[in-house]
Amino acid sequence: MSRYDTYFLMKEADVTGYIQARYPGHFAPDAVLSVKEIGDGNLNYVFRIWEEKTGKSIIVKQAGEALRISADMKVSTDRNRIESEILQLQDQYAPGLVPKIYGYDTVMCACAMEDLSDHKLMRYALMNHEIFPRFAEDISTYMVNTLLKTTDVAMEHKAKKALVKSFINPELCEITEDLVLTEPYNDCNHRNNVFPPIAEFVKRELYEDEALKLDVAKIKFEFMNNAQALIHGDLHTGSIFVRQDSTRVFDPEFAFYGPMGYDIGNVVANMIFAWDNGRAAGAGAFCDWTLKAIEETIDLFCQKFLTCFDECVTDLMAKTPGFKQDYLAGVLSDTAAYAGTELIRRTVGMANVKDVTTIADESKRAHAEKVNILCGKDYIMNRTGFQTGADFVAAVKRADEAAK
Ligand code: SR1
Ligand code: MG
Repeated sequence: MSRYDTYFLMKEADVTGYIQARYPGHFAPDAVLSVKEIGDGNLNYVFRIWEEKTGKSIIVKQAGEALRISADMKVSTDRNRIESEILQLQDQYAPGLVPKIYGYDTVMCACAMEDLSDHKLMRYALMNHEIFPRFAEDISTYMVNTLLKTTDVAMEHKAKKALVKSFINPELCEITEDLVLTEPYNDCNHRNNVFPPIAEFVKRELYEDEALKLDVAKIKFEFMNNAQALIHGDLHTGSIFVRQDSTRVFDPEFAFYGPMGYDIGNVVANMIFAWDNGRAAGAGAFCDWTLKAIEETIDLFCQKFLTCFDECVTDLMAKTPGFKQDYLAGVLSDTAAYAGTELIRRTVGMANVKDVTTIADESKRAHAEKVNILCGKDYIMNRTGFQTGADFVAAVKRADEAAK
């Protein structure tokens, strides 16, 4: 019997013994190890373990029964299994763009993975107005490979359905259904965070806009019922590590079979949060790059999608001329819709983003939040019209003008 044969939530002091017990050989038995909890998300605990002498290191990520963001929110610790399995799968589809998984422990609900401390968390790097020229290239490759290759277009249909079953993720999906696709439009659970200077604006533009709510209702049911691709499910800039020469996507615990536009839309919206921050700071060159990155991400996604479709299509009917263009048009419309819901929920919902909440000047923050809401509404209500990168960028500029 070892003390790690029954689940408990580890503290830093428990982790050295854990790694030596569960992953013997990663470090020498007499290695002098240091541990630091470095988790920055809303859900889990992340420990970095390293040996000064050799420079070796490893990450252990453990799921707690209650979420970090709120002790009242309890979610199955199975999310850590989903994350480990999907990262192993994605490593095959998009090699070099996700961290390596070394193992998953079903008892402690913890996985061990590659330490990417030589990278930066993208959200924080963007808040320092750093530019990453490879980003659009890498993220578009990641999305095409992990999304298109897990659809019925490419996969044998029974094998795809087996993945749908294996990655059913009802509790994490419920968080998204509530926090992203319901509460921002009515505050029904009384936990929205609305910046007081824009309270009236939020009431008018969101809570009282029935046409918007009808569109969001349709988008919510698309999220719940379109088992299109194995999506990451939470692809914001806090789920991406970057270096000038490398991009790695991690933290796919919200993964399930859903509409691929959800992932692409999250990337677009979170680059707009970076733009918000840069605009408030007067960082012109950085803002130009964020918009260029959005445009290139969409356009490269489309180019690579069409090429990859021809290479990996297996379904006979999907080979019908015109089908792939129609399929892509639907993905882009979904991308606009979910970029819109992400822009709005991070602005008024329970889980906000530091890019915006750290804007110290009250009127600049209010402007940024109005831009997010107006741009989000444009994306949602005119979603079928967003078909190119330039279309997505034009909406940001329109909202910036309208919010003045
Ligand atoms: C209760 S969890 C809040 C948010 O954090 C995660 O990263 C997801 O985005 C979720 O909506
Ligand atoms: Mg996360």
